[in-house]
Amino acid sequence: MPEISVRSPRLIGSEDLAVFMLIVNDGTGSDILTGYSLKEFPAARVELHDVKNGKMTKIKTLKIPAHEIVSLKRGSIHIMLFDLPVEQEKELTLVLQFEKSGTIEVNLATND
Ligand SMILES: [Cu+2]
Repeated sequence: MPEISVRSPRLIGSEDLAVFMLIVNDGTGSDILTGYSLKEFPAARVELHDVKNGKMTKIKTLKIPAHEIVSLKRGSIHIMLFDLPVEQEKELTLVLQFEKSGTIEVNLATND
C-alpha cells in the first residue's frame, strides 16, 4: 500500500501561478496522481506540467513510486493554476487525487 504525504508546498508567481512541493511515498506500493483542482475555485484551470527541452508540456498523471519522494520544482514537473479571479485574497487549497490514496488537500500560501 502507498502512504502519500505532501511536504513544503509553495505557490510562486502573480498571474499564472506555479505550485511546487514534495510528494512523499513512505509506503510499500506505488500510487498515481490522477487529479488536481482548487477547492475554492473549482472552475480554475489546474494543469500538471513537465519540462522537456526547456519547454513546458502538459502531462496527465504522475507516478509516485514506493519509498520515493517526487519533487515538483522549477524546471521540472510542476502544477500550474490558470484563470483565477484577480482579487483572490483567501488562501488556496489544492485538492490532489491519487488512484489508491484518495484525496489529499494541500494548503497553499504565497511565498514571495
Ligand atoms: Cu508550467
